[in-house]
Amino acid sequence: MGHKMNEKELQKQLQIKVKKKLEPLFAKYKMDFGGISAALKWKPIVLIIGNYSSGKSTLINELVGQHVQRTGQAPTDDSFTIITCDKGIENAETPGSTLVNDENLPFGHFKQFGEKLISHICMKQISSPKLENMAIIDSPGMIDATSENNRGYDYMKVLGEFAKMADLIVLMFDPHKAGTIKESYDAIRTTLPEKSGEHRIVFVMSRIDECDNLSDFTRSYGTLCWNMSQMTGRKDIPHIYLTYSPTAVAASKVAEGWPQERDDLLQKIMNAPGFRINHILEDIDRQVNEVQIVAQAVGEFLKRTNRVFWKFANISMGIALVLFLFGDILLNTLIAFPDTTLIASIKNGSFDLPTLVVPGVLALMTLLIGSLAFSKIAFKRQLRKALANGSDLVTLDNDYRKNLWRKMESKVLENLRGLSVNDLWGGYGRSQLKIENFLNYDLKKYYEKIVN
Ligand SMILES: Nc1nc2c(ncn2[C@@H]2O[C@H](COP(=O)(O)OP(=O)(O)OP(=O)(O)O)[C@@H](O)[C@H]2O)c(=O)[nH]1
Ligand SMILES: [Mg+2]
Repeated sequence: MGHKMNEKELQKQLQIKVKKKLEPLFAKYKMDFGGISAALKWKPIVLIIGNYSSGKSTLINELVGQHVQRTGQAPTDDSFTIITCDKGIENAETPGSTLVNDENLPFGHFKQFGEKLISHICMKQISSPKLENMAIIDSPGMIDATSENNRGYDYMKVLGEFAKMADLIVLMFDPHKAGTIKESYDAIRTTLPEKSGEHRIVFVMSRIDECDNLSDFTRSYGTLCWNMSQMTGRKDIPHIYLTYSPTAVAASKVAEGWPQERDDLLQKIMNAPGFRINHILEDIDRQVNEVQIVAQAVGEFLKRTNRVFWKFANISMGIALVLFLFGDILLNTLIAFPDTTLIASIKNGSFDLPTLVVPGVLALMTLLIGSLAFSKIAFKRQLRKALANGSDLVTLDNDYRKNLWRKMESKVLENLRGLSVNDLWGGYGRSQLKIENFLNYDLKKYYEKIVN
């Protein structure tokens, strides 16, 4: 292939492919497709989050070279502001209610969080070449004593939703409260590890000019490191970016090395779009693996139940055949009806169609009773067994599979509960094959395309 394919082009192609191949599969297994299709719709996203007054808005203003966002010493922002640049549109502000209803934007799924959140989302389109191929999201500062009640929506869930979409998450702390804010604490421990990947998150200590002395700085830095290891569960600490605001700090106070640190951070942010396709593929990969384990469990259940079905079918067909041939003889000896039995009539050479009626009815009734017994008793029993011991349906031979199962178990049960006898012939085997093909063939091909 030789040359690297245009990323935007690749994203378009992937969008079509994924819609055609994956969307029906996700629907079949009652899985949410929203995340993937949202990611494929729009441009790369950098999400800036962190403590209140940690300098999020200041950093954004400095990055784009304009005063887009208000800044201030007390908690200032209580909204998610999506800042981007679309050619031909200048200085437009769009309210959340419009954004969540725009098919071309990836924000539709925020509707589920309610009016209160929607009124706290807006988009600002500014003219800035830096934002042509990406959007930066400024967010409400994390604070201490808050329940979803006084924000009016489930902040952690919303944060998780934005985190899921972001190609880079910049998590900002200031030296005064490096690890003590409740919402930051929860985000680090729960929301971010669940919704993003550690390589998509950068930790930043800002306002470093406000550390009065080395021990001050070390204490903050240490707290932050400790917090970080809580998230990654590792002992080695990834890079912590240090930054300061050149507009807020007198040039004479800027120490050697600071500008370089700050440039590294800005560079990291500007590089985020480069990871876009990779992230999309990672997300697709993860979610297709999730749908796969559901498909495997459902497939295994159907396979086992199918076996039980054939046992029932064979037995009922056997009985039906016996009754077809000899049932009328039995009836004849018991209740003297019918007059002529099938076999007798054949022996006599006086075979007559009406002699088929009684044997036929007996055989059909047997088959009917057999199929009722299967669907009303045997199928339900199989289902109960599977619901009680779902993990028995899949092989969990490594930690990855075990984690995947833990995450998807409730989805599997939901799917099983929705099955009926007809699903034994519902094309589930084919769906399972399609998923495997997507993972082994389509996805691989795309991974190859981006490294070439
Ligand atoms: N000394 C100093 N002050 C800073 C620095 N960066 C930001 N500030 C000031 O800190 C205050 C808070 O900055 P913001 O950018 O509003 O912080 P924020 O994180 O957006 O805060 P919220 O919107 O409330 O979450 C402002 O008064 C800034 O001028 C810095 O590096 N050094
Ligand atoms: Mg702000």
